Amino acid sequence: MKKIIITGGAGFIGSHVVRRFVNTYPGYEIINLDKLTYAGNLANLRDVEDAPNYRFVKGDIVDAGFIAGLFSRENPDAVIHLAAESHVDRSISSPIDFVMTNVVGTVNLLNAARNQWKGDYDSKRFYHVSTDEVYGTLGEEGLFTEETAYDPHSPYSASKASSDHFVRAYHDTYGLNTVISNCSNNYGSYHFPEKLIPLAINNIKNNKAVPVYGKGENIRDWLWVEDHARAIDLLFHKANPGDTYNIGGHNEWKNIDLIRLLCRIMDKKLDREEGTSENLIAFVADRAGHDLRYAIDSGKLQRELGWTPSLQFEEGLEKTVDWYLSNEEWLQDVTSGNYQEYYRKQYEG
Ligand code: NAD
Ligand code: TDX
Repeated sequence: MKKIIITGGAGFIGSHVVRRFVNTYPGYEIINLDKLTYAGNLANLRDVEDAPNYRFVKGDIVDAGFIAGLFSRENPDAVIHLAAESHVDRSISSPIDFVMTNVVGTVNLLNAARNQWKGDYDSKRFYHVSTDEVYGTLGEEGLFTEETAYDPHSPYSASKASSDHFVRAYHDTYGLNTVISNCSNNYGSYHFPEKLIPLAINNIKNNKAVPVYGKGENIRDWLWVEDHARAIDLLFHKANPGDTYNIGGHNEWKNIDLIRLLCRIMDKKLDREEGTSENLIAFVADRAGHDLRYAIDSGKLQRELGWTPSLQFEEGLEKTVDWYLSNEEWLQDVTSGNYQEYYRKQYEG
């Protein structure tokens, strides 16, 4: 019996990781530790909430005393750490929240693990989920490898880079059994509609302008979220202590091309005349410090563990649109209240 604390399990990627572990490993005990910020939603886990191997604990990773108490009470065998402030635009308007959760929160977890597991690090595991944004930006050529030097530009990526450095430092200094993976942009179900794809789906559905930053020339490498969860599962079980892996979709899209593809899919799904949704595209002021291009070389993960993305993007995007269109209630719940206020501030000045 393995007891695993998964942090941020009520968020987008975390909920897919929790679901995968609860369903795949009935012999593991999964504890979902989440503060339930605006981005955390227990409705993301309705299908597993009654599973006998699943438990939810509400708590803040910034609260060192609470985290230490939880580790000593539960004595977990492993941590899979996803809890974070994750939206770049919010990091530009409020960087300190990102320092607190992403940096201080991560160090609190590392300290609790270090104290709790003292003398027995080898049989334990601290898995830190990170992002390709720590590598900064690419020009038109090249890919991020595990050896690419860190060069973060946004407060979000600076906070994730900092947390990665702390995780490595706890391996190198104290011998903690750590693993880090740096993944490209995810998409799929339960994605909070402040991020590009779900925001565009929601706006197109409601005949609202689709804001594209700058000229829409920025490039992202999109990966289906369940493929990310599968990679985390593999690495959690198989990676060597202290190792790092890149995870990516081999799937680069210019924002404007992606939005045009999405508009075509939405026209079809909503029985609109072809070209209707494209009229909603609105070019708006660029994001400050906007990285031009991210693209991941995930060759190490592919060579060593045989992982490859399972879905073609067009198929995955269509599945994602179908999910949003048939989960009206979820979308309405997360876009009421605070969301409206955020949206007005971010897009309407
Ligand atoms: P998300 O914003 O959807 O979810 C974050 C979760 O963390 C929420 O459930 C929230 O309630 C919880 N949380 C936030 N602050 C907390 C705190 N102080 N204490 C406890 N819980 C807290 O994020 P996501 O997109 O699912 O990303 C998950 C992780 O994956 C993050 O670490 C992110 O940096 C990383 N990542 C995301 C992507 C992506 O495309 N979304 C890509 C690569 C890596
Ligand atoms: O309204 C928008 N218009 C727009 O053009 C929004 C919200 C975004 N964009 C652009 C900015 C990016 O070039 O679309 C691209 C994708 O934006 P986001 O969905 O905000 O993602 P990104 O900034 O690339 O970061 C994401 O991937 C890496 C996640 O939010 C991070 O948590 C993850 O680490």
